Amino acid sequence: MSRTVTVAAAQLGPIQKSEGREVAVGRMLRLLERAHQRGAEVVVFPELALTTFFPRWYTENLDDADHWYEQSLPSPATQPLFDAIRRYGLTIYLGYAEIAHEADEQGVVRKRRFNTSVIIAPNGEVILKYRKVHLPGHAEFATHRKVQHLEKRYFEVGNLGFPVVRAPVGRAGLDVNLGMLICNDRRWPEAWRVLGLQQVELVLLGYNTPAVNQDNRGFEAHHLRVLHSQLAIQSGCYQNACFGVAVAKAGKEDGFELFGHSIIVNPQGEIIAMATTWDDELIVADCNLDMCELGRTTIFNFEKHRRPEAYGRIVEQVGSSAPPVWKPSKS
Ligand code: ING
Repeated sequence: MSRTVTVAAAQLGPIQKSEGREVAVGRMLRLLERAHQRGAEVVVFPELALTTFFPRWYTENLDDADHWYEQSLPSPATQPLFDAIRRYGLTIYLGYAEIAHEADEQGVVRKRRFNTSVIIAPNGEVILKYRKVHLPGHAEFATHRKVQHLEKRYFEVGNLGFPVVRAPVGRAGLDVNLGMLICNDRRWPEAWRVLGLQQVELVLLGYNTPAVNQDNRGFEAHHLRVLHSQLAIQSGCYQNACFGVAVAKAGKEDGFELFGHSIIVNPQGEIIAMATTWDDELIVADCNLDMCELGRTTIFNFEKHRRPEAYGRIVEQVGSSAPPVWKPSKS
């Protein structure tokens, strides 16, 4: 009996700054219903799925941004999602902005802000929580930019590592090794490898990615935005012998474009389903987890082939360092 799980990428179109959570939740409920009708057992929503991508807007006092965050999950606004997954027996990935009152590394309990995702079981229990480690952009208003990308202002670096857990999903209760990434994380092979070293089988990730480069310090052809995103996800899946479900929040939010192209990728790095709009769109694929075995037992048999003693720089260095200069020893 193959270990096949049916997964859905529930891509969301734009959420305008003026639109409250109930607008997003209403659209998410329709996607959950369609996912159920199409036999999905796991449904993946985007990063920051409940609100507009607010890190594009500068706020001087962070407390004035609290309304973008969830202080509890569920809340009255998100409870309908929990009711729906219980009704349909669905396991979901939800990306959201989290405010938590908890101790920091110095033991001081304070108000902390994270870019978070959770995997939620049909009964509403949180199976796994992850907080985004790779925060792109900047913390202060950047005058050179066409659009701000203030994730380093609105969020702390995630403090939960890259966890993987084996949990039952779907009506048959198939046990699956689940892991998560959020958006920019997908561009860092180290993140995928930490998941791969825990035998992850299904990496769930949401993203909000501008369709054009906003840094304004050099031209980047627009088609490269999608190429780089898919390259990163396909490589991550291939090199760690796992499936990936990567889900966009897409479309024009207050005039600023995010690209769609949500994809589901198999352990051979092949795209097996792709969204073709920049709006609410559901793509579904059967993922036979037995496909992870080939890579894991041959080319990416980590135990047999990895040489950590040669990888020191990867954890010892943060930035890159200039190489030694070679000079000919004879004229
Ligand atoms: N967004 C973008 C991402 O990594 C980005 C930021 C875009 C960084 C393109 C580099 C290049 O997909 C988020 N939210 O991380």
